[in-house]
Amino acid sequence: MKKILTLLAVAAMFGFVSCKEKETDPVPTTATITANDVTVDVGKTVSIGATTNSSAAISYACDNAAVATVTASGEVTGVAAGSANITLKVAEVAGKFTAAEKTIKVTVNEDLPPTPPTPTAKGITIDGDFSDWSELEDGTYARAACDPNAPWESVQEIRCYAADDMVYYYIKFDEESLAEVADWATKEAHLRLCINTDDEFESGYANYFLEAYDFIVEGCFLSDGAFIEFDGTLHQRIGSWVSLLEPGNDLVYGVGNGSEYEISFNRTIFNQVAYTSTVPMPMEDHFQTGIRFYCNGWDEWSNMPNCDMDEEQGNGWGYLLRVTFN
Ligand SMILES: [Ca+2]
Ligand SMILES: [Ca+2]
Repeated sequence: MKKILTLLAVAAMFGFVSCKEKETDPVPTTATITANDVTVDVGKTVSIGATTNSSAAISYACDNAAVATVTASGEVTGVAAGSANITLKVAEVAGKFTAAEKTIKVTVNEDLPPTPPTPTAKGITIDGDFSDWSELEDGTYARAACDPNAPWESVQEIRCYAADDMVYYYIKFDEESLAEVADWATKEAHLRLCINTDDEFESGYANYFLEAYDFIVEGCFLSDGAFIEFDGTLHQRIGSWVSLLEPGNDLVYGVGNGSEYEISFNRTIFNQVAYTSTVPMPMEDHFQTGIRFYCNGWDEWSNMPNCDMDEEQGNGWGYLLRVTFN
């Protein structure tokens, strides 16, 4: 009997040893995840580019889907400005890798629209403050004053200045004429920027100036008796007026204050459109221009440049301004 107990004890001991050998199987490698915080604009997507030493795939979860979303492959898309946390995990691989977890921060920035052309030292800002015009050096812009013998007096002066792919117009209205707006039935005024870009006066439209012009930008600048922001439709004269660009496309922008008004015209946008025309006439560094004004809706109000009614064709039409980009 004693012998049997000894055998059992030995067997139990072997059993114990055998169990102990199982517990000393190779220890799983500690899994690691490498990833950095990310920054992304609203509506844009970036890859986290996370790596792990584990054979398990990384999973991703974002704690605020209103700010950012993340795909199963770690692509982060910005939804709204703010920040959120993304948790990266790898599951345990039995006997090989431990589980691991890492949290990174995602910062979502507003994707601001491109800023409008910034005024430079020699630029003009369309803001209803006209002091920038007085800072221009003489000879860098073209100017026309109302001829005292012209049939119009409602616009006293226009200037045109071109630099940095922008054309700028300045308009000085006659204050008394402007005050008459209150008596108009419509209390609306329109203008036409008339532009010749091909350096010849055979093509285009041959009315209201002594030289023909190929393009007009036409729009309302005064409504309910007060200046409003100017926007306009671009037309090209190809037999008749053909519309090339509707308002709302940043081609022109104008603001008025008191009896003055200023307008910008974007040559880059103009040329993009001009090249799509059946008769492409892009604006080079030299062009000719004038402005036609309409009161009480579309009645004739002024024409600039103008001239003495007794000269030339006898209707007061002037030659277009010559403008060269600075
Ligand atoms: Ca200004
Ligand atoms: Ca022409």
